[in-house]
Amino acid sequence: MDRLCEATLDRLPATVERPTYDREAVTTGIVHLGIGAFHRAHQAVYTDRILGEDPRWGVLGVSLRSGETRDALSPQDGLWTVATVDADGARHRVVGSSTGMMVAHEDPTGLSIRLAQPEVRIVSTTVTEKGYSHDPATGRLNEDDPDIRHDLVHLDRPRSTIGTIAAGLKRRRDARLAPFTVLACDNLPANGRTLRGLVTRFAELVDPDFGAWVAGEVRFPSTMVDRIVPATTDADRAAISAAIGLEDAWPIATEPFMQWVIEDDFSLGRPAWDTVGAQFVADVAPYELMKLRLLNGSHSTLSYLGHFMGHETVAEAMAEPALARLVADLMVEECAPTLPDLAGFDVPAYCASLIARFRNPALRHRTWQIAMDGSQKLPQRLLGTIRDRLAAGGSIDRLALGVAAWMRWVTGIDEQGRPIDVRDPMAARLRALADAAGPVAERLAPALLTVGEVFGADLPGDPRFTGAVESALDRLLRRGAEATVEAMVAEARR
Ligand code: CS2
Repeated sequence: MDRLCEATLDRLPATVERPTYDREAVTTGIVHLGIGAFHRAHQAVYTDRILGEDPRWGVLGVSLRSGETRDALSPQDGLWTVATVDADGARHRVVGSSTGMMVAHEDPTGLSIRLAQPEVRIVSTTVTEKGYSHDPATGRLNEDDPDIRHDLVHLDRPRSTIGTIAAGLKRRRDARLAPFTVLACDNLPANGRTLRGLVTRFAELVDPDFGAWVAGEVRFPSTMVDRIVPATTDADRAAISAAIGLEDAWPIATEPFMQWVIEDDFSLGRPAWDTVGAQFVADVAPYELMKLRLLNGSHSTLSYLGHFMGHETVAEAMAEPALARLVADLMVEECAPTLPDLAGFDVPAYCASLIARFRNPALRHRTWQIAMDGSQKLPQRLLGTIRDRLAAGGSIDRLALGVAAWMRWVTGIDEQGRPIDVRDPMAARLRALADAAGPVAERLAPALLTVGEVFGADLPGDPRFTGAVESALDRLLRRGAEATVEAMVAEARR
């Protein structure tokens, strides 16, 4: 089978959408850090749709660590297929918004020089929660992070995302060029504001004047991003290549749904993403909270519990009636009441649509994938909701079960006594705490609650929280996830 590339584009079946603009005429207006599956199925697709109208917004994609994406896609002239799949079948689109790909650590200096080119007006990020070198509980820069320490001394060859952005901004300032807009696209609360705090603090440590310039001149709009994009499997590669009649080394299979809400605060212009479905608003905070708490909070809870119950994918876990019920109750009873009013927004309908999306039988979204990096995810997915519920005197039983399931997870041993491959930047520390405590809730819960980067200073001191987590963990350890979930759902029905 021939490879997908510019020269073979005209052999695609007529049903496959493809770039209708002249890719030669596209220039690089955006440098995107983190070209994983999410970016390639989300921002890259929105951008692909506007390039015909405005070719100034091509995307130079940067991988922070591995060269795999670049190596897979360069022989394809930076083209890849996005398949949107659901029970009705698949639709395919070849995306052409990439103007090139770089691997940051191969040429960090070259990357900052690119960032300082006048045509670059936006630098965006999908580097996942752990890519921010921050303390997840407070959102502040982790100044002990080895990459941050390195970058503070060697800003000419940065390693971290924060250092890379700062290096680009510094070059622009030194060249008396206006700064680019920094567009955070990760699932962090107030992602733009958080990133502003991190880059500003880093810049202050480099030089107070530079810090003041970043604080005063650089825009960091917040965004809410949403599309469920599982990691590509070999089966996806084979099915998608067969459907388009050309070999694609790294296509993406995703759901039809996508959403992007963006604060309209760009210093050097922006693509008309609103003409292709994105929404520009003055304040993205209510959207972000809604998505992080309802979607991601229940996604994580479902994934830990579902994995313990033997389900490899989210759709399989949702086929377990008690688990599906628990997740729906979690959303409606414990998360939704903490959300600010969003005019014209139908929260029950949104929850129902999330349930339907989780049930998408064509997506093989592994529970294990979502379970990754829990130490970085819990604060915004579950703990903020818990704080608001406690302040309002509401129940937190299901939220606490999610936290307890994470605690069970980081012990690294599943219900059958088999090892769990726990991927988390704090995995070793969490495991050491769990091993020292042993699998007994009254010791394990307090041991893990000492991790201030996750739980902050307040929650471990609130007996309503510690009691609920310990009791949920006790049930999980003694009776297992299935019996715990069933009992909780039955109790709620009484
Ligand atoms: C998921 C998210 O992997 C995870 O932790 O919860 O990636 C989720 O699929 C997206 O945020 C959906 O927009």
